[in-house]
Amino acid sequence: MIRGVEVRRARIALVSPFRTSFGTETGRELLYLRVAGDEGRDSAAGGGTAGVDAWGVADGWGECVAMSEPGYSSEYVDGCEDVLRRFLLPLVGPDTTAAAFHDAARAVRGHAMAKATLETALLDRDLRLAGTSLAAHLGATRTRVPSGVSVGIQPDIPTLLRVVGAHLDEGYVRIKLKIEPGWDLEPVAAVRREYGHDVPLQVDANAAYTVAHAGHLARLDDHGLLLIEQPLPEDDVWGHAVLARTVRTPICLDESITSLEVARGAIEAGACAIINIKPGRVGGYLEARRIHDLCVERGVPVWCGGMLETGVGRAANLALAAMPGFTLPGDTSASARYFARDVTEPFVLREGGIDVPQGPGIGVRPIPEVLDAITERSDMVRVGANRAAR
Ligand code: OSB
Ligand code: MG
Repeated sequence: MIRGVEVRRARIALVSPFRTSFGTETGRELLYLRVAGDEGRDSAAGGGTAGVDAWGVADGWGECVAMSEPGYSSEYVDGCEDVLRRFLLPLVGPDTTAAAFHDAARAVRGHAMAKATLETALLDRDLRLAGTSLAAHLGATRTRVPSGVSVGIQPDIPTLLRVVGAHLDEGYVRIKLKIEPGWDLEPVAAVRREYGHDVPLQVDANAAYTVAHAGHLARLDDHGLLLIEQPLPEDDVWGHAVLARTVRTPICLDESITSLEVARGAIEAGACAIINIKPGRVGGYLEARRIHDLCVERGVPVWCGGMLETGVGRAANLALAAMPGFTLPGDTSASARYFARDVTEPFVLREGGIDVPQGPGIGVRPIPEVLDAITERSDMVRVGANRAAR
């Protein structure tokens, strides 16, 4: 039975600042949920702090992907905590499964990242009890996934070339450059000049352009890019369809794809030829799987995006990225690209890829001492405790 859900807030520094068209991140404000079950426990005490096995076998973990500020999307981590405490955690009872929560949570509009956090924690618990890995549950067909890396906007071209060169030396199989007006044609041309046309290269604008930039963006066509990710605002699906008629480089949507229905509409409208799937952005792994299945059916390649996740979120993304429709390398980089010390055992790059966790559930756990050292506060929300308040 589920006894409660631990809400934990923590902060971790990034190894280097990550600049996008929507802002600069120097660290991650984290929100973890631990669904605490009592199966297999000798006492009701639960969750100690010593040793990797301190968390019970029936506990499930989820990491919220929302950032500190609503710059990437409308969600932000403090807002996620609020909607979780007030509206989502009260939906959890002693026997709630991820699938049951998914259905119940339809009554709450939006808040995909908050929902994904809790659904993933419940799914991790369900699968641990069943002894099944998330990868197997999703129908993964690979045990290692090719790894790309997302390179932030740099202060100047020489710095960019050094950063890209270092990632290529590390073995990343695909480079993604963050772009914005004033940092687009030049950096792409410089990387092509320095490292040649064989490097799989793509760009991500995080919605920094308008349809009026169509002619300008078409000048990227000469550089043989795999794709242009989210050039226009999230809501402008039609604008992307118009842009796709001017620009030859395939358009990929990230921010715009918030559900299976939006994905279907965007494909039908001709707004994208490729989709970046982020479970947090679409409300969880169950919805992410549906979008994957739709894209396979429609012949639309997908790849797994990232949100600077620590090991808890990264483990689950790797399971998703091992599904057969994920035919392009994702932003699932190694732990060391983000953090000096990840909260789980670090994910490392081997032969251009990262191994998919094979243990039950997401296959990893936070290391208690490491997690405790970055934790700012935590508390246990008792299951059913909030119900009277609704
Ligand atoms: O748009 O894909 C994005 C990071 C934070 C928010 C949005 C995005 C990104 C990245 C990096 O591009 C992905 C990663 O390496 O985790
Ligand atoms: Mg993106």
